Amino acid sequence: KQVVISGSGLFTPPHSISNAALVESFNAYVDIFNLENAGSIEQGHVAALSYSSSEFIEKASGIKHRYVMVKEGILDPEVMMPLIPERSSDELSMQAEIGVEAALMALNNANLKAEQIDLVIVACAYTQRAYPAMAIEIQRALGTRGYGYDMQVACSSATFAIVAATNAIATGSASRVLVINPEICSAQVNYRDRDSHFIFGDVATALVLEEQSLAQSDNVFKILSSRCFTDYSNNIRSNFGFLNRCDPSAAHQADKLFHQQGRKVFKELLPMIYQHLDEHLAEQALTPQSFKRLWLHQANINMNQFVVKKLLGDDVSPEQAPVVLDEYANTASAGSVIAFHKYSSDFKAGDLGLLSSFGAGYSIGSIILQKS
Ligand code: CO8
Repeated sequence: KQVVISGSGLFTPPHSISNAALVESFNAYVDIFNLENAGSIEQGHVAALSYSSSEFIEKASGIKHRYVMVKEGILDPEVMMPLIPERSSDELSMQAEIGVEAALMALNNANLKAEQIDLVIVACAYTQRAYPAMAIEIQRALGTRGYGYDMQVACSSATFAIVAATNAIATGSASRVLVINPEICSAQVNYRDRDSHFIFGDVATALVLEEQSLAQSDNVFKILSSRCFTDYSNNIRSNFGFLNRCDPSAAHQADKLFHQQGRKVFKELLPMIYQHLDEHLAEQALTPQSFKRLWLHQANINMNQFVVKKLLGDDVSPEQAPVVLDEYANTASAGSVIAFHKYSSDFKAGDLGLLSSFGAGYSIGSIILQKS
């Protein structure tokens, strides 16, 4: 069965934070910390903290701005996290709410009603709880049929979920699938950590996948081929998890939030991405020049530029590998889907595009798409 992507959706959170605002709050925290610890710093027992800077952030990452679901608390140097009130079990949870918003747009673009979907996969870096699955809550909220489940592969959650959805359609366990990536990254950012306080933003994306013969829209992309790869690394890690409460002395330590060895990630992951894409393209008898566009994972502008340069050389127009990092920051699994959603309407029948993710795990995913 030929599987197609027949609709995409994007939900952009209501609140914006510029680099300047984030840096101002971080630097206020640094002043407070250094003043409170002045004695220990002088005696050499505690290291003084250094200021962050907007110039560094933009140069090192390409990020200028990010969206968040809840701004309250993030910029308060005494709080430094989003203050997200817990909802009752009877209310739609926040992650389901943003997933529903993105899914409705994707359904609309695919000319489908929710009841025509028979599988919902919620695929993202973190789910708000383990059970009942976010996907099943969204199934109820939208009124989709069949079944739903959650999966987590950090930044590669969307590409790996596209593979899972394609397989479900190919083997007959579903006919139409919603893949939803509701990323509330702000809840896992350590806004007191100079190396990573700027990296992430919140967003939700969604894709509809279905058998081509069922598609109600003319605007569809055939999934020609996919490839996934993982290789264990501690260089991007969060120790947040269900066992945390079992060691109260460690439950609130900084390792329960996102942390990384950014330089090591850069050095180790890039060659893996090159090799992965080389092998995938060779297997399909394609060259990088075959693609009208690369919808790449949006973690870091320099990393993306290296990938683009390796594939296409120096002379590459921005349209060939669009960047959404500047506006959205790193949105974990959703980045490449945002790029696809915003920059695919100019494709003509036969045009090829490459959707690719890379990140924690390590994990790499690539999907070759062709406009039908
Ligand atoms: N302001 C000013 N200066 C700074 C700052 C700052 N905020 N931070 C660091 N510096 C300084 C450092 O102290 C250092 O100074 P010195 O040279 O004197 O030691 C200098 O700037 C250079 O620091 P770095 O070596 O850290 O800087 P890099 O140029 O390597 O850039 C990056 C840092 C941006 C982190 C870069 O290494 C990078 O992007 N690496 C790739 C990382 C990556 O792509 N990771 C993927 C993460 S996303 C993912 O996998 C998803 C996880 C799941 C989602 C989580 C949701 C929360």
